[in-house]
Amino acid sequence: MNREDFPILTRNIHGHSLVYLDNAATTQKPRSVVDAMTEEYYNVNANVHRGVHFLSQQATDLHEAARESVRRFINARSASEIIFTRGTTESINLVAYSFGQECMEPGDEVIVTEMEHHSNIVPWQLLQTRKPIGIRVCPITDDAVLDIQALEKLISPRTRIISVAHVSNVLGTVNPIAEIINIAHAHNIPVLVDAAQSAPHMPLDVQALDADFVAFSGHKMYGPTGIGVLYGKEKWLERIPPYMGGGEMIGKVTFEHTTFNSLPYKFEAGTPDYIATTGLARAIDYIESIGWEEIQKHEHELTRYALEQLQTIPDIHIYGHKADTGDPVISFNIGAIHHLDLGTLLDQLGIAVRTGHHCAEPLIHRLGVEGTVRASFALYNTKEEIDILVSGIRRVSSMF
Ligand code: 7TS
Repeated sequence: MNREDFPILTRNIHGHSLVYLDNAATTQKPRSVVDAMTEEYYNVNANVHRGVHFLSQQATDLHEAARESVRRFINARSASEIIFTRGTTESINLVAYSFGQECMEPGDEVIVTEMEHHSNIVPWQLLQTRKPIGIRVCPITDDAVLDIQALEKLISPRTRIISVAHVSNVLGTVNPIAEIINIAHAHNIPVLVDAAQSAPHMPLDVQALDADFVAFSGHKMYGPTGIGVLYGKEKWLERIPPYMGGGEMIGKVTFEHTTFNSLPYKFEAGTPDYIATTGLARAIDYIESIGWEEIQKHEHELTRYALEQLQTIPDIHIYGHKADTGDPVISFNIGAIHHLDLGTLLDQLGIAVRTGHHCAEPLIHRLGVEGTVRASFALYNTKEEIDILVSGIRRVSSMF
């Protein structure tokens, strides 16, 4: 599918055609995204929101049009609910800091899950260093899916927020996010959805989900690095304080007292990466030009095929993917071969996979291992590439 849109895919690595299977870490970028950013640097560049001059207006228009693209992409009610951040990590830190400051008292609790990325664990621990809050952890079952009954039991009168990954970056498990939000809302508890691994693979409708906060990164969905999104319901964004202070986020400043700008600018201190927001908008265009139906059909087929083929390898252990096919992220180990050795030798064959704990150490410990090899697919991957991965693994295992 459209491989020619991604120049990097024609590279040779160690004498082999590149087989790029590290898409959960970051996806490659189509020409349209890179070209739009280059074009803006060459012909439009000026700081946004600050100038009366032509270029500044034009850059501002592009930047705000990108915000509108994101609003439409996730069906937010208003563009003022779209905060541009550097990525999922910054988005979650913003909520942990600002929501934690305004809406949590000592002894209050946040619920996260055992399958979180570190970026949905550590920000809450940082909050703990400023305020003694509790972090409750929803366990996973032995089949590596969330234990929803346990989640319900963890909810207490002190629970102030549930912060949960939509899709696990290690297992590819798609969590029942609508059900989780329903359960939380029945207790008047807001939910932060870490959509880093879902935004690239499925449509998100924040109004249909009734999500309170949603965080995702541009670079995992064919967009540039350094740009991400925090969606927040207006009522929460109005209530919680700014995360950073500086230019753009202010109303009036004196040494005695400062008022804050309206949404979304209250949360966007300093010069935003307005070139990257254009890139993100073109990435959304790219996804929409293919369409979710096509993308999902292709990625599900790839994942099913990969699971089928990988299972033919002796001594393979695949984590997760018990209940359904899940997202196109597959973690595995082969017998006693160290994940790092397997990844390094696959690299020699031009195959890029991820190895290690994938920034989800508590989950990796729960799986009883020190790390895994992870193959993750995007819309441009092919069955031939999966065949190359499988024969590469067979070749490497025969060396041990
Ligand atoms: N949440 C999840 C579920 C993720 O997978 C990641 C990144 C993040 C948050 C953080 O995103 P960032 O863009 O702010 O860094 N995950 C991975 C990964 O699996 N391999 O490299 C980065």
